[in-house]
Amino acid sequence: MPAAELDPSEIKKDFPIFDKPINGKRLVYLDSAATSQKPRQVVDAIVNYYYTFNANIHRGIYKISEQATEEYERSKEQVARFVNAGKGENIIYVRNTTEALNTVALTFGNKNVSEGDHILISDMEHHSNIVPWQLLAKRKSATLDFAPLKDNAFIDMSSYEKLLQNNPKIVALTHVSNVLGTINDIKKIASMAKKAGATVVVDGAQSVPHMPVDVSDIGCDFFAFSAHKMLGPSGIGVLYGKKELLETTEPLFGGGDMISSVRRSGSEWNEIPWKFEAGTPNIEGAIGLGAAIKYLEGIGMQRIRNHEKSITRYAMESISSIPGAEIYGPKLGMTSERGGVLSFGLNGVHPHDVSQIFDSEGIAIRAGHHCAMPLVTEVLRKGSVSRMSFYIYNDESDVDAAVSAIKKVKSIFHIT
Ligand code: 7TS
Repeated sequence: MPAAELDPSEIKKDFPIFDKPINGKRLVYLDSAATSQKPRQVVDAIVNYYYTFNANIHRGIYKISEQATEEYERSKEQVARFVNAGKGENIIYVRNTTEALNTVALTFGNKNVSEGDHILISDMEHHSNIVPWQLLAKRKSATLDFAPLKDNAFIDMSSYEKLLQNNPKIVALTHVSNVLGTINDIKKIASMAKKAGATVVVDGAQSVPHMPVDVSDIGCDFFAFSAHKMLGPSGIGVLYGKKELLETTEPLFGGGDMISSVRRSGSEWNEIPWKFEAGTPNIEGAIGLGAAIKYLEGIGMQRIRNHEKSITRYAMESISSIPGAEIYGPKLGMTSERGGVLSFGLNGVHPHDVSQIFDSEGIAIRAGHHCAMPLVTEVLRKGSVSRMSFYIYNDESDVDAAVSAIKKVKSIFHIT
């Protein structure tokens, strides 16, 4: 039975930010790919921690420290269940997706990549899934290959197969593009890469907040995402790693909590995942992320995916009928391979001007290269693009507001 549609007007009631007018208008927030808004339930969970059981974890033999430890560890179990990662021991808390990917490059990458090796990424990556590999390739005199795209939206699989013949040590790929919205066939690609002998790293920053994700089914070795894009607080992100890889990889940081013993002659590491979490962690972040997952599970990830698919289709239909507007990424009719991200251009008008006019209408969109410069400047051959992105609190009236704003831009710039 298909899941019942979600009701953004009901959901919005949980998000106090929508109560306050922006530029005298209601806030139309179309920038959730950058960061999502936060429901009261998440903020309350954080406030409740500080007001009622604030203490450091893993050390106090007293009630509130035990409670803080329990809540911290419970949130890991929630994350593990949410993405089907087995137990909480496979979940490492970091600051964000960027830190998760850098951690893999600096630990697993440093140990396993040598001179002459290849690392394979793609032309649709965010800088956080490019630069750590560039740095690693430079440190090790390895080669970083970029898989090209077909029709500016999908990975060119015949080129990909050829690049896999180099037997890359690491294959890193985004699950969903933050500019094109493309949903990669990540399970198939992970399986191809594994057959070629690669360790597979997936950037799930734009998938986990928006659709059911099963890292075990994908079959990847590492998987990264950020809490702040999925209703949670900023400053906490997740690195999932397969148990055997985490156990055999050296830690990145040394300090408190990550050791089992320290002597003058050397130290022994704590068990996973704590081996990778030196120092006092982001306790409030973990608790907030737990509350965010509870909220998302209360709605249901498949319902969220269905909602975004339908609103994206509506937006594509509305915008593609406007003369002078160009949409990037998978075409209409391919919404099953497209997330709720819609980048567009407007006949010569600079995206910063588009964004400013949108802002005057209370509509938040993003303009720029979206931290994906190789894609925007070298593949799409644009200086920048405008982007709207959708989430659970958006509905068709938000798209209608965006369409009116596009018409306003056109009239200001005298575009017919
Ligand atoms: N990977 C992808 C696909 C992303 O979209 C982003 C952030 C990141 C990694 C990095 O996440 P962070 O939490 O470490 O910053 N993307 C965007 C964006 O599209 N606009 O602002 C941030």
